[in-house]
Amino acid sequence: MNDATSLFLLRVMLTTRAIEERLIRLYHQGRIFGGVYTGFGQEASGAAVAAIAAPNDLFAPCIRNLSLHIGRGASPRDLFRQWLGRADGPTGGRDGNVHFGNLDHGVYAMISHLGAMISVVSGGVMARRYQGMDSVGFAFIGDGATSTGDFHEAVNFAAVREVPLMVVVENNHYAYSTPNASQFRCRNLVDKAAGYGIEGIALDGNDAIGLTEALAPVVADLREKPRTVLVEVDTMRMRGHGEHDDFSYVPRELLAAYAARDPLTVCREILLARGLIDPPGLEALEAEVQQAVDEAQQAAFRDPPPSPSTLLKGVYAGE
Ligand SMILES: Cc1ncc(C[n+]2csc(CCOP(=O)(O)OP(=O)(O)O)c2C)c(N)n1
Repeated sequence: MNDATSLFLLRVMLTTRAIEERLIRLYHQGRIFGGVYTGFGQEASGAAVAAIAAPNDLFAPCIRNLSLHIGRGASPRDLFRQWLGRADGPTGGRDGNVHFGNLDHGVYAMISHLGAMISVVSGGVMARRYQGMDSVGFAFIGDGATSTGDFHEAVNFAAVREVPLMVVVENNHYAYSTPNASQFRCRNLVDKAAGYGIEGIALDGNDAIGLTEALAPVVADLREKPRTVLVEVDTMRMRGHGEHDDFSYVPRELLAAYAARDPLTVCREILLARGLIDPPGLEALEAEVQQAVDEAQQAAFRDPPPSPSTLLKGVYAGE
């Protein structure tokens, strides 16, 4: 992996963390209209996929993949506009949290129904390839979503049709308050791949550099020999399901074990060990990210809310 990619991963994850820390604070101050669901502790996989992907690829992120949005080019100001319900935000103030995307970046707006976006991205990739474009799809889902009928139908269909699709299962050990032990009987989620006749790959979900190094050749190969693969990344949801949830049902020792393997710490340590950044360079990068995110937040607060006269826009055909 080249130096620029490693620094890209760190910058994307630092930006994601800085934004989500502010969203958490704003939520608890009552200054956010909707809910706040973060990918705190799960920043690595979205950043890695963004680093590997090509311009015509398509993505179906879930609620914990802000790093994917940022890696594909979403600006911090736009993201704050989204959560603050501003007129010029991605959903024009109509959604208060994660149901936004940007097709210019190849990123679909998610709907909340678990597993539903896998077939959407799969269909999008098929359409692009019929049009002669090189396109690979990336669908992100959680461990809980692997129990849905939508997951089964979408993975089976994509496998049979040899859609170049990477289904990234972020196993963060809990689906809301349901632990893995009450969610599935197979030893590992990646074992499900065999049932669909596809390759399954299990990786450390908190090591963005390791993920990028492991997945880049897989994705390059998918472009040559289209097929669907299932990737299970082991990670941990370090906050509640959303900020309304105190996650008291998660054993604190489990959280502590993953805190010691925080994706930002892991990435910083590898970059320092490889000599790709030095401590003053790291400090400067972190300060720069914090300042950019502060400025974006302040700008978004000054941005206007939507005008009530636009309330019905996009609701009825022709409006
Ligand atoms: C089909 C469906 N059933 C139930 C829900 C309610 N729901 C929203 S998120 C969630 C838990 C999701 O867990 P998981 O897929 O593991 O993702 P995580 O939140 O852990 O990232 C549930 C049950 C839903 N959105 N869609």
